[in-house]
Amino acid sequence: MSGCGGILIRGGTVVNENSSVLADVYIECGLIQAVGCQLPHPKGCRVIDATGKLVLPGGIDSHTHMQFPFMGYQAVDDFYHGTKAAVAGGTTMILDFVIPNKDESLLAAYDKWRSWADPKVCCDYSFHVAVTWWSEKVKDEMEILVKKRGVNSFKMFMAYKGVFMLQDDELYPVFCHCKKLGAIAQVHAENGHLIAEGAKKLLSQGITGPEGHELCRPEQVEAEATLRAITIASCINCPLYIVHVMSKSAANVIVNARREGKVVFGEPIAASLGTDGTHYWDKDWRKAAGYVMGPPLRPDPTTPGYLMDLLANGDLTLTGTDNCTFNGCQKAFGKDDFTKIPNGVNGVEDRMSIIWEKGVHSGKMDENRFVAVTSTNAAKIFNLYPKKGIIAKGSDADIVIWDPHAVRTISAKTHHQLVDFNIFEGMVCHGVPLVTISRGKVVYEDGILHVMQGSGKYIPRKPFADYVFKRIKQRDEVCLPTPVQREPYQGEVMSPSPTTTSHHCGKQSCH
Ligand code: DUC
Ligand code: ZN
Ligand code: ZN
Repeated sequence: MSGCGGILIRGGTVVNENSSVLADVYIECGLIQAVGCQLPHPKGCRVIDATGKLVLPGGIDSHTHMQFPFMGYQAVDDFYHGTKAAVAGGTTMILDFVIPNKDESLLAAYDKWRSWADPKVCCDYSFHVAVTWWSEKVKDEMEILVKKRGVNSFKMFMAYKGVFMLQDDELYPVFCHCKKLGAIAQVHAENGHLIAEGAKKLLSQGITGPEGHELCRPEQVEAEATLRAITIASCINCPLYIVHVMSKSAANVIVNARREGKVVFGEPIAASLGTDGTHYWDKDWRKAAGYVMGPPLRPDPTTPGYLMDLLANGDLTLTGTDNCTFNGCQKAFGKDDFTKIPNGVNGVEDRMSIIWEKGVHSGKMDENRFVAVTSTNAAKIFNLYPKKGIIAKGSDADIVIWDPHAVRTISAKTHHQLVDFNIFEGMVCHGVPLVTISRGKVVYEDGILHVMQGSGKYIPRKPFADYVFKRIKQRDEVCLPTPVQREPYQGEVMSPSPTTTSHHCGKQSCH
């Protein structure tokens, strides 16, 4: 501990997923150097008094789309404004998505996304990659992404028919390949065919407003795809991650699968935990359109509380945001046709406060579970642990000093995101980040940002995360089917008739 620009966080309660202890934290050179009582104060180091405050691992947002070119527009929060807003909210790492167009090289798309993100990010980040088409080339590129680019997660869309959607007979080989590579398969679970049919029908019935967006993709459309993806994945013992769980019905499918012992993880998002889909019926078109995202928020107002209960008790595992923001003038492209409203909402800045308010302040979870669902579990699933997701010696110095009693009111007028709307407008949240430290540097303090574009780093991730794959490997070893040992059949075998349709079960010809 030489004191070269170190920081001593003194007197706070250090909260990890499994403990809360009164301790000091000393950080230097981007890493946590020591955690303990009454740590010495090296000459020249800065001291931050955290008495009465919580010292948490920085949040990890498992699901963002910064500057995503989507539905004719580019998301307004780019990698600079998006990560700036993230650190203002206590998040110190995002996992964003590379989403190639059909027929586009996955590697070329990855390089393009890196060139967008690297010069702009204000905190560490990594990439999931979407598989939007299937071929030998895609297969080879997935392997290169895992072995040479540090990607250990691939997302498949079961919606956005004709754009990103894969069919079941494509999901199967993609899941097989993910498993072989040690990458986790993720799905956007909605039935794209039913959505397309439902949208056509509603438009023909004169429903053109944002309520049509929910009506054409009700809960069952999400639940059916969730069950289908789980069924396909479990046939091959492939671990599966369901992104943006939005409904009770889809969540129940995940709960049941986990109760049956399947390796499935569910990710609710700030939006589904913090607000609901009643807004689609708002008389103010702009407001109603502001909530349009896919899958939609649900009109049942008890949904957020239900999802939070599942998150608190372990049925759901971690949280992201699906942050993908479009301004009013972009959403307005769909003013006469809800299918043209660019899909996406905010969340990257407010996720931590929303989960504290609705999860911890409400008494549903304690501060340790809060750390698990906002940081540690993401670090474990995506093989970032213990570099990220814990306050311990040797871990990255990504830390938030959190005031559990302070209160703030969320508003688009005061948020740091570029987007002109906030789906949590007016919500009063207990739990406020006072100081955010990224890679050992104070990037946010007392409401002021001290960020530098490009200071964040791309974090490569190794495949075969223990948290995901240990059980899979063991099952593969012990669950191999074995043939029944029996004497060879000695009886008559009747030849199939050439005029009869051939069925392998042979029911027609042998009775
Ligand atoms: N859903 C959204 O609302 N936006 C981006 C992509 C997605 O799946
Ligand atoms: Zn999605
Ligand atoms: Zn998404």
